Amino acid sequence: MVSQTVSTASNRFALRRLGDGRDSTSFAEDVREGLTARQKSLPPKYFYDALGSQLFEAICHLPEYYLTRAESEILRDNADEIVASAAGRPARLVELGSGSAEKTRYLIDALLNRQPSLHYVPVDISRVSLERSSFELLQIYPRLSITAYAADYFTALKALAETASSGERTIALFLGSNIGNFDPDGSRAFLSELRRMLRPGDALLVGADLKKAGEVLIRAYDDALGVTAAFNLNLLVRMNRELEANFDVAKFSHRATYNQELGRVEIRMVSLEPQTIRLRALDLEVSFREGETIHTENSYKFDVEQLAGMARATGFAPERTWFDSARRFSFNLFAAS
Ligand code: AVJ
Repeated sequence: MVSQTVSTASNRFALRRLGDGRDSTSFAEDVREGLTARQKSLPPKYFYDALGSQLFEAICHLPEYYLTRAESEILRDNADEIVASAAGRPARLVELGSGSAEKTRYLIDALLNRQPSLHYVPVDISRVSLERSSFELLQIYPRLSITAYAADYFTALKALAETASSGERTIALFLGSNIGNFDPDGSRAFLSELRRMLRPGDALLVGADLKKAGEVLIRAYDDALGVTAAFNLNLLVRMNRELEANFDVAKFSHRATYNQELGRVEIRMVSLEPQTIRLRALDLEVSFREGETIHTENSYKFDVEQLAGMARATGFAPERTWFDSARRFSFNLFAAS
């Protein structure tokens, strides 16, 4: 289709809301399953309601949460080289878990220096984040068009596998160490599914946090201001609102530990006393012992060999890694082979 229309922001934007995008039946089912298990748990994707998404953005500004700054430094200093290494010819940019898409701007800048226009395809669980970030990007970049998907990763990847336009390369982006939320099996499943969307010659860029001293990691996930605690405990507030639950936030605390053996930070909520909670929308009562936990997140930390191994096992060739100056974070180029 030849487009001769004026390039307003609105005719360069489309939003697709897919199945799981934000429907409350899956939240209800996942909460029921998670809170009736012997070890209680909740999936981390539910952190990102309107408030949770903003709390995560606040986390990215915390002095202790070095991940965002380290990855920004890598992108600021190497964007041209990264983009040149990832695609020899015009490409579209698909981003899984785009959030505020602030760091993505370095790559968008670099791509628009090399090609006349760019199709950006952000995927995020939060529709609000997608709309906010998209309209900002469209204001800044008149040569950008956006198709946004409000969906979880697997739902979006299934839909995206059918959209690759002929001739154009795809650069897939998975920033911020979002890959750390998957356990090893989940990472493999995710990378394999992602690979199915790509064709030989396409590229995947993965930002991944590196293993380091436990104290540094724990501080990054248990900050002095209590923003990460609020981010975690906001899941209780969300259950109160969306599932008519009666959690008293003051009766839970936030806990972050580093499991060195598994190479992951583990995030939990801890019940400060014995208590029984009612979730009216689920017609469910849940009891807690004093000290009983709800496991809400794992954040795996990597070394470069491990990442390369995961890439090879899922149909990619690890091609290059960039680091920040303090070597806290890695940025990896995997070629679809
Ligand atoms: C967005 C999943 C990459 O694991 O570092 C930050 C989420 N949780 N602080 C991470 C998070 C607590 C973050 N990811």
